Amino acid sequence: ASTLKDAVAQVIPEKQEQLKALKAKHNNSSLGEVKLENLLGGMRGLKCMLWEGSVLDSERGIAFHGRSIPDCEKELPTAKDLGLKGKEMLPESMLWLLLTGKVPSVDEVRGLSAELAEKGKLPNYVEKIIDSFPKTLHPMTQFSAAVAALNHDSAFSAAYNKGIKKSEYWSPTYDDVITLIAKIPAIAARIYYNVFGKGDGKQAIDPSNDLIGNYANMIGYGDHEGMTDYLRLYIAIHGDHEGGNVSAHTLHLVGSALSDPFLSYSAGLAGLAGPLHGLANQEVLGFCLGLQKAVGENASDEKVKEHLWSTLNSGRVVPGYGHAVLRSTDPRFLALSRFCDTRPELQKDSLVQLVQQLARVAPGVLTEHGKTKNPNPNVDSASGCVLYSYGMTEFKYYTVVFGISRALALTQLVWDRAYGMGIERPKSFSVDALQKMLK
Ligand code: FAM
Repeated sequence: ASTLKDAVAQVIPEKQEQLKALKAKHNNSSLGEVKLENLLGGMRGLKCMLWEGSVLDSERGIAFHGRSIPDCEKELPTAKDLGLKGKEMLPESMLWLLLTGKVPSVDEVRGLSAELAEKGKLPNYVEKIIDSFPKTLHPMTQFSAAVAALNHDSAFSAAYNKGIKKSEYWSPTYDDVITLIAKIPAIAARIYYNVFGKGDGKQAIDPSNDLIGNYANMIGYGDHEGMTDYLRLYIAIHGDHEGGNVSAHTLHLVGSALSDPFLSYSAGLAGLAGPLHGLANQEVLGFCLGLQKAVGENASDEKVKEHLWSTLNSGRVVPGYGHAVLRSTDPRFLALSRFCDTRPELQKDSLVQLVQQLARVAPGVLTEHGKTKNPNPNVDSASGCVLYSYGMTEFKYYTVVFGISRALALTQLVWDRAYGMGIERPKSFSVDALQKMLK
């Protein structure tokens, strides 16, 4: 078994060569045109980012180095493979795949889990910073601020200040990314304890446990196998969703200024905290609880349809449906549904049943309504409801769980430095300037 850093060091030279050859041959090749609608429409559809770990296909959904979610579920080492309670793939396995493009062995994942556990303790000054926040400060603001403060000990900043060569940037960047991912559970758990009083507030780490096993323990779910396993699956499949989404794009943009991974990720979390991005799972939950209140539990399909129509007719969207890029059912939703199907306690849960009923009924209603380009469920239609059913009823915390997961997108920073990517600086225009160009 090798360490992840050795494995990364091994793949970097061949990928650098591949990019070099591509550049030599195609530097002036066009990837498509830029239309005014791209510029005005949030850069939708513009092919202008390099992202190594995953590619999103509008029909097939996300693929991690070419592997679909079902492929990953089959191939990546699971909790069971490591002799832990539970069956789901481990986020550590996904982290390895994202960084190297290769499926790790069980021993390699075990080694990575142990390394993360060893690096997981928070420095005392960060604990004090988190403890000083008012309980009323949004958990995402606390999360972003605590992550930024970790840059006090950034290996990249220290190496940069000493004058490290550009070709070596990736190495301390990697070290920071691993340190950050290792410490994220303790940050998230301390916030949970301070704001909602759950967990014991100690953030103890068991060196023989996996990253999420330790996190579940810290937030008071250590003995809850269902929740622990759900968090593993959720965090593994939510981590990377190619580069253009707000949190991933932000961390990449800030990193392009050679801000260290802690600052880059802190900025990414600030983007994730927006209602159009990371907050959707919270909104779905509000919608489902409202629906249950309006039509009762175990309502007929007809009643549910009526409620959907009244939502649409009042000009609101059905949260958890549609997607900016996907044009079919989100495979992340299918993975979470599959999880629910294998858990008798969730099959009995009225909220989970409602999520499944909506997945049967809503696409027909949305198709008849005729506006959305994709009437199918996205991942958020299920993700928050399972957390709720397992007893995590604090909506305001849900985006923090998403944030733990999105830390896997930090792997791109290692690739950005390995490829020597430059500072981002797209060209902008005023309306007057556009007018002149387009007349
Ligand atoms: N319910 C009702 N109308 C919808 C709809 C939905 N779920 N999804 C899209 N539409 C409407 C949309 O509002 C737009 O109407 P107007 O022409 O009146 O503006 C029209 O259909 C065309 O939209 P689109 O091209 O299909 O989607 P967009 O790319 O503009 O927007 C979403 C994508 C995700 C913002 C949109 O589908 C939506 O608002 N969905 C509900 C909220 C949600 O589930 N967000 C989470 C998405 C999740 F996957 C994530 O990124 N975290």
